[in-house]
Amino acid sequence: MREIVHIQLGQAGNAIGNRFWEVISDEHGIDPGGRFHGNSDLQLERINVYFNEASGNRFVPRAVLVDLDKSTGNSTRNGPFGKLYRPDNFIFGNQSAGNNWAKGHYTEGAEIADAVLDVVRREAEGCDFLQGFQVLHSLGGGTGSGFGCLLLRKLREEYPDRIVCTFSLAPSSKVSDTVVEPYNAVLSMQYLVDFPDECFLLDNEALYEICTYNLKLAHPTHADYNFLISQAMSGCTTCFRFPGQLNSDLRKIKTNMVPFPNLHFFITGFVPCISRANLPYKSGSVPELCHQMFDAKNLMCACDPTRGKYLTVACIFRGRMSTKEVDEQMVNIQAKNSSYFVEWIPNNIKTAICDIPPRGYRIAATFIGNSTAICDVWRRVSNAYTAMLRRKAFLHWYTGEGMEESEFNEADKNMRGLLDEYKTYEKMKTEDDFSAEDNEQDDDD
Ligand SMILES: Nc1nc2c(ncn2[C@@H]2O[C@H](COP(=O)(O)OP(=O)(O)OP(=O)(O)O)[C@@H](O)[C@H]2O)c(=O)[nH]1
Ligand SMILES: [Mg+2]
Repeated sequence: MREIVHIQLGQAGNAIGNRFWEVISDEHGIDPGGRFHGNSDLQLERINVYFNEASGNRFVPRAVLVDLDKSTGNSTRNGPFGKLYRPDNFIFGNQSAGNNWAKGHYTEGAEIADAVLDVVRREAEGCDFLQGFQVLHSLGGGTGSGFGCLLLRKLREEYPDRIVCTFSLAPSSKVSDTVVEPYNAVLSMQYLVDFPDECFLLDNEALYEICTYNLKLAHPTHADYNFLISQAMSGCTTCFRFPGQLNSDLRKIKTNMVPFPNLHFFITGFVPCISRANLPYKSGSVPELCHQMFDAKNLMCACDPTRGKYLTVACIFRGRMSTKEVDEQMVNIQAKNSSYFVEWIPNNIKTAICDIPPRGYRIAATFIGNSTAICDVWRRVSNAYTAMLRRKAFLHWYTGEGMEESEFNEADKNMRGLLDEYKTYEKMKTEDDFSAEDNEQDDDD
């Protein structure tokens, strides 16, 4: 079996991770006590990708739960699925990193790193054939960002040939009042470029907009955002968990979706996009799903793909539907939106269909896009970063933990480098440009 070790960090990582485990446990017929009550062999066929089988036919998430703050662990333990996790996979400190990347990375976080890696190693060694890791964290909090980056570096050092994937949550001033979050996010950026193989970027700004404008929720809460994220995560991991060919493991996603090593950041979306309360009233057809999937307002990153270019796209449909109809609709969509796809990667939309719908839906679809438009998210965070850095605001919190100011300037420079790299590929020449150049050269000869 090709197993994945899941690691959830910090408050957001643990809250979202707990939702993820509730959703996938349900999809695989596992109850909160770890017993199988499913009705199909398909639910068990690839269950070992995410679950260990313990004695007494009990299924246990291959999950490591980490926070510098112990309250997160307590609320997981006391939550509805608290007994599902292995108790000694909880590694919690005594006080949070106080939204400070430096504390998560260099001081408080560094102290728990060995304990975390011991548990990760134990889980990895228990696997038949480990495919890799998925790390779930926020980029705004001190633990999620600072400790997250430390862990990503250590995972890469210790497992150079395994795939490391992240679900990383970008901060938004619409959701959080903590002013230093852009610092934490931009300081994390270079680590996200250098160490993981693929990153699903989630963005609280987009989740806020979806909840407020699409779903008309007057006061959206973390629970509303996490409901949406857990659906997208269940969708993105469908092909790992159920039999099928396309993108059936972390390495295949990398091969199909990442044309250049640094550009491994994906935008995700889940449709039909509806609130928890409206779940029983939804409807949907294949053409509607296809249309909604490519609509910027359903994407979980605040960006407009019509202002950039798609390098690659994967669409995962779930539920019983006609393959022919899906194929026809996808051809239509691609034809209609051809100007938003780079021309020099032919067939850059891949489609998978899994018969098993998510709970509560007849049909649904998940979108994974590698688009240069993702720069909108980086630019938003980076502008806030630069404005504060220019005035050296709040820097003392970081230098007080031993960080040098030069690290901030370096992060700023690296962020600009990444944005430039995206721009280069967005503007990369088409076949026509190449042939025009060849002709010019011929003329010169
Ligand atoms: N979507 C969502 N965002 C969250 C949630 N909890 C926190 N956030 C966001 O995550 C960021 C703060 O990060 P946290 O995960 O709370 O921080 P942490 O990793 O626990 O780090 P410290 O508390 O500083 O040790 C802010 O941008 C919040 O808006 C959640 O449950 N869902
Ligand atoms: Mg916290």
